[in-house]
Amino acid sequence: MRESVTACIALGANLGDARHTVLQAIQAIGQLAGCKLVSASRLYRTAPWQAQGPDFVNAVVNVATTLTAPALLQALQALEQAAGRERPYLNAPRTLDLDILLYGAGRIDSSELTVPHPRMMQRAFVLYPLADVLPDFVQPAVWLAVQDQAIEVIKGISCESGGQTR
Ligand code: PH2
Ligand code: MG
Ligand code: MG
Repeated sequence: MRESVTACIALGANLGDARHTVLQAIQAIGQLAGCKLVSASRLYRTAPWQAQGPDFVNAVVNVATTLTAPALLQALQALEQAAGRERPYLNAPRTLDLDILLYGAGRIDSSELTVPHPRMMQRAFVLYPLADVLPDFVQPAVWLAVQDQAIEVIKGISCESGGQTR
């Protein structure tokens, strides 16, 4: 049996009922074959970053997975499709975006997938929820780069997960 790897996945949505879609997707990720939800961040409302349209709902989950990175990517793309994801142009508003941020300590550079995610350290909408699930990962200096990006915790959301309930 394959060893389990800890992977971090970013969730984002800014079309339709984005909160509902993100909460559903957190559950669905935990139910994927070969994936166990370890912890989920709080949900955040964030201003579009180099993108257009309504504010986003963003979150990050931590999973223990026996899937390879390409298999995990494929499973996440199937969830995006099931949520009605369309890609009319780069960074278009979306019903659901699921990005692999980290796959253990792995470095991947294929035509399909780059891990660690190349832009994650410049994005408040990734770093704040990532710090919820991996508090030691984000170094203090990194916050300076994202201090002008608008982000707030969405109150009154309870996010059931294997690790934390908020
Ligand atoms: N995703 C992008 C581009 N910009 N901005 C916010 N606030 N949240 C996102 O999830 C997001 C974005 C590309 O995937
Ligand atoms: Mg993305
Ligand atoms: Mg994506």
